[in-house]
Amino acid sequence: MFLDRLQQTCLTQPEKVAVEVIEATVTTQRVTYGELEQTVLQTMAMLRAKGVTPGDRVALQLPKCLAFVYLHLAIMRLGAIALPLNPAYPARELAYFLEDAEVRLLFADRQVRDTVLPLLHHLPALHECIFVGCEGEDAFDRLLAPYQPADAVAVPLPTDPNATCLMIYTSGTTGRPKGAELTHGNLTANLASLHTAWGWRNDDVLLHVLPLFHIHGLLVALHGALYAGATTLLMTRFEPAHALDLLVKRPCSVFMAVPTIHRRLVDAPAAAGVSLRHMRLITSGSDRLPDDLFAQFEAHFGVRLLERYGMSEAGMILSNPLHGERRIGSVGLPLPGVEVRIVDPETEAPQPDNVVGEVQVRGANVCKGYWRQPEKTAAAFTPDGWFRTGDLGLREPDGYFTLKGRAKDLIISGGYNVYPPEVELALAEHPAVEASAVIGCPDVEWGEQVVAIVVQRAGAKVDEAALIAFCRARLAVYKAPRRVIFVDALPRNPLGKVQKAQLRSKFCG
Ligand code: MLC
Repeated sequence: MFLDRLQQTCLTQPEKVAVEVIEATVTTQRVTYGELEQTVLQTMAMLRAKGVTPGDRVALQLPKCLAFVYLHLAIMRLGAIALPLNPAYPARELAYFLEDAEVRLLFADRQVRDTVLPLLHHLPALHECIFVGCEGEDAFDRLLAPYQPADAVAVPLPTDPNATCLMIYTSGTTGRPKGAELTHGNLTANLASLHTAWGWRNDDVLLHVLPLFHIHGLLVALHGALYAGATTLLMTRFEPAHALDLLVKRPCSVFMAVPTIHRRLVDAPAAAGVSLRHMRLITSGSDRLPDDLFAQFEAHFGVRLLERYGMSEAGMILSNPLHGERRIGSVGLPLPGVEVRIVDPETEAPQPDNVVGEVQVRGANVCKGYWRQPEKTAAAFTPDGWFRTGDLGLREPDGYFTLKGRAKDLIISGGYNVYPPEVELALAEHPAVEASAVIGCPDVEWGEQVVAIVVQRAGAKVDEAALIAFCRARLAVYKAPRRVIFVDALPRNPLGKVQKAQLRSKFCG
């Protein structure tokens, strides 16, 4: 499994650099595989002393830093469950995740202390919250100081592939976010599949610019490089000129990003005259890659982007090939070991080629279900084990798949999923809001922009800026509307359902 393989790498190439932390373009910390193993063991010893046992949920609300990497690996290696959380979550969202997952131990950034402290009394399952900063890792070093790697060396590696090791919260069209339970077996199957499909190499150098609290940055990028025994350059913050500088000067061989980031690279003044032809693999995912960006990236940097498709519940599902045709507008072919089919959304009968239907996926990569949500888990799978992605697509006769929209009401902004019902619920709490409908309007930079169409209560008066600020206090910033449009009434069908397609065609212009 992944953790066994990583341990082997640490033992066989202890001198090799595993992770470098990079601020702007300067390396501030460097960790070899040998040091990684020792610090992960020390972290395991600390976690055990704090009472963490297999199955416990341990949340990480930390920025991108080494402490995150050590904790994440140590939690999984102890048989516990890592729960990465966006440090930008305001108190209410954070409280929900901590409560729903019955988190035992929380590691939070010192910067979010004021957000977190008031919550702690309301969380009976939470034994302790430990604030660690990432600047220089001093607090984390002090935390580990009383423990030795030898204290944990006898802890056996997890052996049950069906044990949950990671939980990623995803939302849906109804209800609150739910935790997708990913197992050691899921992670390993996905890594083995990507290792083969993308030809990961031991001498790869990955430039890592994505957040670590989503599967793209965590499983596909960081785990991918660790599984290959490669080197990760962990940029603490993406900045186009710095990223280009590192891609060329280090030089890097692998880069993974979302379309918004690729767009920023192409548009950066620093991109003039830059070639990335030396790079082996540059992927795009988490949102549809616009055709014009695909073409511009190749024209500009001399590299054809490799577009792939995945989701939190299933890891990576489809990918254009490393060698062979990278088809514009297509998300490619099923990854090794992954079955993909297109079915009629109503009857679930398999569709013939070239006919649009729901994308369904089956394989060892697919999560075992949603945390303590047996009904939602049952609803997500067909009786014969296919996972219903909620995305629409078609299969071409030569096996390439193309996405054609979403069956679910979902907006993707800069690679982050935004579920309109969550935003509508937040708006509904404002006393001046009688009704609202949240839609995604196409946007060159972000892919889609969150737009709220609002009906005000009679006599109430609220303006756009105030409503945006109201949402920002309740939701992570990327979920808050960028625009609010006031209307007298929302268009509804005879059953009372808001006609969002009409709103999109009227207001997205
Ligand atoms: C930041 N902002 C966003 C945003 N990201 N708003 C909408 N959508 C987003 N994605 C806000 C900021 O908080 C800021 O608010 C303002 O927009 C401008 O910020 P910025 O400095 O320009 O943004 P930046 O911090 O540079 O972030 C942009 C980004 C980031 C593209 C680097 O969004 C990002 O890292 N996206 C990747 C997301 C990702 O990894 N998704 C994977 C999900 S897994 P203010 O207050 O200044 O107005 C998945 C499965 C799969 O989907 O298949 O991969």
